[in-house]
Amino acid sequence: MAETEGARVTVAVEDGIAVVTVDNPPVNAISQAIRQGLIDAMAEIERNPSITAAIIIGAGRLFIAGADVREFGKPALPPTLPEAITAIEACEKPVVAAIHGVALGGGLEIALGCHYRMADPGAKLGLPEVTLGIIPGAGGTQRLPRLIGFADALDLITTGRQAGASEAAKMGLVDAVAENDLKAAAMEFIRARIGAPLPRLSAMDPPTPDSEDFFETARAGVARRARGQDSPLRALDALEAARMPFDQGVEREREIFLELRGSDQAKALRHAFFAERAVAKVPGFEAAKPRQVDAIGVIGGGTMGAGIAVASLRAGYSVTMVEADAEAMARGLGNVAKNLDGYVSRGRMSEETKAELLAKLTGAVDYGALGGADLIIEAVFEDMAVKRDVFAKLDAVAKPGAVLATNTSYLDIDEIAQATARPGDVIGLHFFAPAHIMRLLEIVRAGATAPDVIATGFAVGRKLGKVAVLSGVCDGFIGNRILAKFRQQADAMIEDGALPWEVDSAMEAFGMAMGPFKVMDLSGLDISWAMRKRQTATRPAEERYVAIADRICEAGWLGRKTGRGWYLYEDGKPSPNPDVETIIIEESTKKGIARRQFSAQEIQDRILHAMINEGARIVEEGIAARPLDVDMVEIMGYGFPRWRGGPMCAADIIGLDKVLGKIREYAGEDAFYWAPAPLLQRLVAEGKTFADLNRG
Ligand code: T1G
Repeated sequence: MAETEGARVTVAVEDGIAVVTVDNPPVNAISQAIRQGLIDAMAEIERNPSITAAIIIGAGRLFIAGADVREFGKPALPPTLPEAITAIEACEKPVVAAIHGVALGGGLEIALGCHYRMADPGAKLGLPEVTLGIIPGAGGTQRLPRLIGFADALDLITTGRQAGASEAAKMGLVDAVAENDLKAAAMEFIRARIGAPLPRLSAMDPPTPDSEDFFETARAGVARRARGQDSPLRALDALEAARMPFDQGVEREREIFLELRGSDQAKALRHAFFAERAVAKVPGFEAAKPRQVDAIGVIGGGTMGAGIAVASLRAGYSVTMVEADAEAMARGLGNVAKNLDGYVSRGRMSEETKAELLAKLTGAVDYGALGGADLIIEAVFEDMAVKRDVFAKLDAVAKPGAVLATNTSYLDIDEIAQATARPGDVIGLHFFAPAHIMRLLEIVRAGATAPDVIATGFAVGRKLGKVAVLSGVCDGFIGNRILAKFRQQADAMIEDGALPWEVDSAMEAFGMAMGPFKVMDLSGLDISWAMRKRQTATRPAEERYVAIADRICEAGWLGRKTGRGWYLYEDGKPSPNPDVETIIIEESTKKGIARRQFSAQEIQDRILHAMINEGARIVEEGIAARPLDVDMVEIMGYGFPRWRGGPMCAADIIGLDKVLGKIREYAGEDAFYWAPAPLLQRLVAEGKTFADLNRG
């Protein structure tokens, strides 16, 4: 029995049934020791005459979460996972996988190597490898279609989504769902199959696709969803190879797997995987303990307030929503009910659950109703005087120890905190619209914010299902500060010769869900117009100012809500607004600019380098703790393609010396905007990377 540090496979024989337990906390990742342990266990089972059958089960809270992703990028140590799975499948005695928690990636491939699969009712099964920029590499793309057919296999493999136990049973992915104790049910299940012919998936004939053009049709859909990510399409290639005999198919699968494992996209997606977990572990705050939060108060029932209330109710908190008057409160409660109806209509919530959640929601017009709240989140109009007034009132009614949070997306939280006598209890919780859907939460620490208040922000963020990232106070925090640079670059390019729809299609080809000008039309041009006006007094004289957007707003075109903005919106679909083009050319002419062509590559490069440069400033100033925090904000809140890993990770992949070279090239035309971040210059001089900073 292979026993190594922490990770181990044990075999215990109970009434002739070998119970093979995979034990590698916290998620039973398949490290070298586990692979070797499985092979040793199968040898023992074959050898030991008193053993008649076997079950494979996971120790702790789940079955197996897949290969040990931390081993990627390192030299592969034998044995391989395919060898371990072949040993399981070849076993002459029946083997059942008893699945609880999750069976993911190599974990599900192990289960597919078993002769039978049984799941706990709460179990989840999936092959998420594409989300890591790879494909299943241990037979998953060959055995799964043989078991459940091409259609379901294609869905699971190219999306990486997880199927629940009952859905898995319906698609034939598991043979049974245990009603009571999983291990006991699996023992009984396998005992009944001793002596029966063993169903080995690798021995089954290749499945037949539902139609001749099945793969061709599927490819278009997968490509559309992938938006530039390679792995889903390569997974489709591997799946198509399942039409061949098994040995040929797995060989093709392995080729594609090994090719992708070392790819930039796989590096970037692995970075995103670990960064998503690392953002919650902020250096220097590990010891801080969160305050208890059960009751949340929300001030403001508009789009943001109602979204925050819904997220809180769905996370199990009771919510008190305060509005200025009865009419506004009724509107606010209505917004919450409407959002919940959305879940019901999409089949993601029952009417009963909706009623239960609404029963935990109270509306009020009196701040006194917030006296019992543990956390109060203000989501009122984005104006300093209004916010300071709210916090002064809160200071009078909130109980000692209550956390007072503002949802401001731009304003100075230190100034807001000074409206109270308890600035240590004040924090920024910056949600993104729609707040009950968008996963990013910027937790903004003001100068006086206490460590346990920051820890409370992260604990509440985790319970809300958010990816929470800590930011310091500055204009726009992390995300909106980079967005401002992004937009400035986009504006400069359209004044120099590009057109908004060229910039948008270039950034969509880059992998962004939507180009910047379409996003502006969606959120309404008046918001950023108001901000530009607010900044007029403080804008540095050297900063280039592009007035095109102002001209469009002055014409009353404020985006989708007015039917026109950068685009026209006849029948809801955006089409280039010719009048905008006229304004753009007029503005260029006014400044004597000789307009020129911009290739999609140049547009992408300029915007990416602007984001990297500003990201480096943000890390240098300590607004973000590490480059990975910037990456997570951009991926989870601003549509930056996850398969590029975020701007800082993308910079490392390009090479910081090349990035700095490009920025210096651009600085030749606008030294103020493109002044290289000192951090970037220092890292290049020291031959270091942003990843080095992430490692601390
Ligand atoms: N390898 C290494 N570490 C892992 C890991 C993995 N597969 N999965 C999780 N961890 C670490 C994670 O970084 C964290 O560490 C801790 O475990 C708890 O995770 C051949 C090649 C299982 C649903 O993609 O989806 O198999 O931060 O915080 O929220 O075809 O983890 O504490 O230091 O996420 O309860 C495919 C990835 C691999 C599944 C649990 N498998 N994991 O979620 O905890 S590729 C996956 C998850 C593969 C084969 C290929 C989730 C989870 P730390 P956590 P959680």
